[in-house]
Amino acid sequence: MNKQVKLPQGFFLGAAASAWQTEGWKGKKEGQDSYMDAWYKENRDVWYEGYGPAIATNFVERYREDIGYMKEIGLDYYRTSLNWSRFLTDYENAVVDEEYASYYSDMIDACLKAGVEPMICLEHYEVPQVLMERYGGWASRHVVDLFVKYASKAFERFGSRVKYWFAFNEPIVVQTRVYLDGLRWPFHQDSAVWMQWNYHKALATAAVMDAYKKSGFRREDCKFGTIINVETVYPRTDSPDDVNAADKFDLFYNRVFLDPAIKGRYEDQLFDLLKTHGILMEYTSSDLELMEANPVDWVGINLYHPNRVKGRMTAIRQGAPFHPCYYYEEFDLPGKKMNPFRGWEIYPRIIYDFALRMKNEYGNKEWFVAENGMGVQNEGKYRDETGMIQDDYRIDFFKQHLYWAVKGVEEGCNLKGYMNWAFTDNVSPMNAFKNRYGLVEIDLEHDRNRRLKKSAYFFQQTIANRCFSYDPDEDYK
Ligand code: BGP
Repeated sequence: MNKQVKLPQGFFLGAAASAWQTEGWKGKKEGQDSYMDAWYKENRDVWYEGYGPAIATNFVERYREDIGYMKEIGLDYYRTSLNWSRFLTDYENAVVDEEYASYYSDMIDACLKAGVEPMICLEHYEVPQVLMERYGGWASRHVVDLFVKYASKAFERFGSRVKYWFAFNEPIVVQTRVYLDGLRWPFHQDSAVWMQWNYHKALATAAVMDAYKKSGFRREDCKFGTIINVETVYPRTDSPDDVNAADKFDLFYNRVFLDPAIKGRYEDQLFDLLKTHGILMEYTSSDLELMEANPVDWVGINLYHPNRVKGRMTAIRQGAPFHPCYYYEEFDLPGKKMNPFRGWEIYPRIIYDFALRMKNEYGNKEWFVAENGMGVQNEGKYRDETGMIQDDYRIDFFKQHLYWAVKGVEEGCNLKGYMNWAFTDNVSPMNAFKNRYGLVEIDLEHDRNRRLKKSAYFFQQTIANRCFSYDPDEDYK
């Protein structure tokens, strides 16, 4: 039976995106490539149908139109990033690119005028390529200092208008795909570099928090955080072997960022294992003190799908570089529900399970779902006679996940809101426009024209009515 699911008091709904996935290169100057831009330039073959960040959704030129749709839907928040590689022309001295800064400033004003609160992330994979070439990117301690300079400049320019800042989006992703798993350009595997990047990004989060505190812009109603892609993990069974596999998976992929950001420290077990496997990062005790003194105010958590693991059944080849899968193997649950396009399992309870975890293990720290969504290929086939994409599958996806979010709040979890990935369809790393995530369609065949999908109206009504109707048993008929 359908029931009315009420959004808890103050619970917000928003949508997310990032600079490199939307902006396009209009106005970009020589030397302003980000790592993502360089990867696209150097290894275009792997980008689906050749699309990439070059035009993306052309947000730089069309942001007013897009913000108009945000207003129409009634979004509480829009989250995007400031493009580090474009905001500056000189990364050593944090010299601002006035042209880009002026666009960005207008974009912020337009959001505020539309009643949409901007949330700004300081890095969503947009590390400047020059810093990759010169210093190996986040492998270098110097880049942490440059990031602090950049962030301070961002606060100076926009801190009086932007209340919600985040150090990173998914700080583990680039180095995991590149240096740990060897899946992406420039195809250089090094597990120690992976851990050094992890550490420097955790340190940079604390260092920027410290700079924000000193900036004078952290007023009562402002918050600083970071956005972590938690890979919610379930052991195959309750056997100690499987449980240990899940614990190690969690340590290497989740606690490695959750702990320093929220608790201000790593757990001893991590140091021990890093030493055992010869990939302990270079660190100093004063860095660790800085982390301890600067936990974030809150965290955004990107939650898409569960991970299932079991204890290792097969041996790792002697001499293979260390990989966390030393401790686990993936487990393929028979009968699991899938999003076949993205290849991700759909298990909406991940939100509730993570909410309880925050309550029990992380002092009920304030958090929100910073990304959740469903990427679907060939959505054009769901277009009705008016031209609107009837994405009922996405509406079901939202309802299922929101239901578990609300249940978490009702049980005392400090979960503040839910954001969809993404506001419009946009460019994914490599998959480009293959899987569409947006509330708003980008029509590539017609000049990237925008059109609201049916799910945008679901969002609109849910925001206006502060409730939606849902039958939790619907999935179990
Ligand atoms: C998250 C990223 C987003 C976005 C999203 C969708 O991990 O923060 O930038 O890309 O995933 O996933 P994908 O692009 O891999 O389909």
